[in-house]
Amino acid sequence: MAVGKGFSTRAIHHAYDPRQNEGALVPPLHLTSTFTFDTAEAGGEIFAGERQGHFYSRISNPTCDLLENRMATLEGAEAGLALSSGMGAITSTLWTLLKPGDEIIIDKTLYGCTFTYLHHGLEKWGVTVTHIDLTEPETLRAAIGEKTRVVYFETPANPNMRLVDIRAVAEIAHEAGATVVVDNTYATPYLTRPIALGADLVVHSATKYLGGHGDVVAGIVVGRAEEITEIRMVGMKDMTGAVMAPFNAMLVLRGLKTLALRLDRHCASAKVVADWLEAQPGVTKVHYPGLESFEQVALARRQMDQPGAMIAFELEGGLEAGRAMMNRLQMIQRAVSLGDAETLIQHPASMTHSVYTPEERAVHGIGDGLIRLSVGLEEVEDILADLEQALPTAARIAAE
Ligand code: 4LM
Repeated sequence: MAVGKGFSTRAIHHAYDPRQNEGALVPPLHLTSTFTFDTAEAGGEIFAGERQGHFYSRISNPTCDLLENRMATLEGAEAGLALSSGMGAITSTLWTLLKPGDEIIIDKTLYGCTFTYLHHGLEKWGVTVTHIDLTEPETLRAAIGEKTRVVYFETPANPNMRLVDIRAVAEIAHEAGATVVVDNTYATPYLTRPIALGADLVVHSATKYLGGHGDVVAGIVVGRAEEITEIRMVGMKDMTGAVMAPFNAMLVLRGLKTLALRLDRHCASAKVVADWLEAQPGVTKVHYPGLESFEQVALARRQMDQPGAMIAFELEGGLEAGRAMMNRLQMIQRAVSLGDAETLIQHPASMTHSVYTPEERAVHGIGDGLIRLSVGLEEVEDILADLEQALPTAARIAAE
């Protein structure tokens, strides 16, 4: 089927032809654990990788295949692999790439469970985990060495919105022969395409904007075909078993169809909310890549097509003021996760990043007073109205 090159056109049509599926507009859901072989020999050949075909849904499934192909085209990658969760994607990728004696260099700030997996988990298996400040790419030149196998980061980073210059970091990493893995969950390929900037592998929590409706936990990794096959056959098949369920692939495929549409609205509303927050007397700091006051605004403009819809902010009166404000909210939901239709608010130090010790949070730039807002798809006036009626409490607590 001839398909145009636009982002949404590919998100809606890529790699699927209704004429090969009894005219079904929506791709069929292949709810099957196993696949039959025409002959015993054919089965053996598929197992040996000498013949194309599915044999068991822990390795591949046609519904997951379609999602993998769509995500690969949207990220500009050769191939993709669908996994059970973002953590499934991250762990299956890194278990495949790393062995005892290797080093992984990571940015200071990462999503809480990624941090715990690396710092409290992978280190136990003889991998050296080195944290550096990747917002200054030159620090990588000084830190990288013969044992560095992987450089890993998020941009924007969860929860404090630090950006990493993908092109600059990839150049330095590649000179030393390291593989660059970028978690693109916050930006999505609609806003940033790390492969075009030099990254080797891109991981996602598809639970967030890609699924987009808060009804599925899912993960994806994309990159070169050879590396993706290795992650499929080693990291996913044997080490984690973190395979995506076909039904979940279908939900993410549905989400992708409206990704661009949703993100345009998410981003437009987030800019209004960030501007508004910055003007409030009780708000001491707003971290949002679309603000002139954002330290890395030049990099944001260069690397992101739009500044995204995640905002972190701090209130006068710190954590107490933040909790009081959160408790007064009526429409905005107190919940972790992000990228849903509903605007969500949470407190990283006691929620998503509570797995860091307090000392680690201090070292890794996660302030106790930081509040994280995932701007949803409701009318922006309603989001502002809810924040407005909740904020005076924060100001009062600050004054007390
Ligand atoms: C949250 N985040 O922040 P699964 N990478 C990034 C993430 O934000 C997350 C994952 C990976 C949140 C979950 C509670 C940048 C998750 C992990 O949850 O395993 O799909 O993704 O609120």
